[in-house]
Amino acid sequence: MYAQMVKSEATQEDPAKLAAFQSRIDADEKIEPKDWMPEGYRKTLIRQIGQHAHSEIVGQLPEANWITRAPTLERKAILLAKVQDEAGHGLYLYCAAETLGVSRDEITEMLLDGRMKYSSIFNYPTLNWADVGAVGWLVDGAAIMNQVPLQRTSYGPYSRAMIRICKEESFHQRQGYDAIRKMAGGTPDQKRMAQDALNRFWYPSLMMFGPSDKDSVHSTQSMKWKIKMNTNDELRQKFVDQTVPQAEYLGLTIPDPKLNWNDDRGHYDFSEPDWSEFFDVISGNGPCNTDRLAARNQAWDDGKWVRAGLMAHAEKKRSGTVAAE
Ligand code: FAQ
Repeated sequence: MYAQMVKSEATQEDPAKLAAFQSRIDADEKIEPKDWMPEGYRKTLIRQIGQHAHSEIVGQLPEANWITRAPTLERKAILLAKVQDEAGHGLYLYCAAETLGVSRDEITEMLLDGRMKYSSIFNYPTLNWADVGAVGWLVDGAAIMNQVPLQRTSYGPYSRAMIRICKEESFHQRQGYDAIRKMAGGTPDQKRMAQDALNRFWYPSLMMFGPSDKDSVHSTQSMKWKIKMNTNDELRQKFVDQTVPQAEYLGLTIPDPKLNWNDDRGHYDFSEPDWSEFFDVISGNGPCNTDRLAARNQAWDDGKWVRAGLMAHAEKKRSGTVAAE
């Protein structure tokens, strides 16, 4: 329906303007907030940047759950810094979305009432410390694979936000790999926990790249506009190719009996995730969807008095009843 809406809006727009816009995209020019843009381009960006921002914010929950139980002071400090970075990523992305004419409050409300999505991966639980390592290694690893090309995306504010985010994500992936390496090289029980975390997070991580290309409704148009730089399957393949040797180095086994290096293709062959599970999770029926949205709703309600106080203060400053700082 969304794709149809974008198409019908495009037919009402001035063909000359649309052609000039596409030429700018083809010439790798950045589109800036005050430039003319097709309505479908604007809406697609709000959807993707908004979903991305919400993922960063909701994505804090599975790891924050382990800050108080991190095994050492050093691991606690690292995890705390990582989770704070995710909040920062959410904020840069909400700011980028605001340049497209939607307020942060509006898109937050769309998350809270279920009109906007966030990444499927954050609807899976982190059951133990090995899961925190697996999230950093696999989830941040998949996130970077998707985000590095987005540094070249056509919309200026999004592309600039991605440059900073990618620097931080790379530290996140390394901290996760380091945590899981410690577990994999530890006692037999620790190694078993690392393997179990890999078993549970492997397929959900592959799902992060979105449905297979044949089922991806937005890819063709988004790639034409350079909102997306690669297809979902291209990035999923790159992630598998990069991650298999890392698992081998750790002495862990990817839970896929069909995983096999294919000399002709120069890539690993691998099993597709269970796509019915993916569609179930993104329709709100994953293991943690209800908890995640309840936590975000609670945070929004609890913060109401702070937002009201800040607005009242800003209003007083504007009207001159308090001194400006
Ligand atoms: N989860 O036509 P496509 C992170 C939806 S950041 C939920 O292929 P598209 C950092 C899609 O919205 C992770 N929904 O869609 C971190 C569409 O539904 P709609 C987030 C998904 O947009 C780490 C429908 O399926 N990263 O993790 C998912 O062209 C650790 C059809 O799909 C980004 O958002 C999914 N996985 O491609 C934080 C990156 N996949 O909207 C904390 C930017 C698809 O029509 C801790 N986004 N859907 O109702 C993108 O690159 C794209 O939006 C894709 C999806 C590739 C995610």
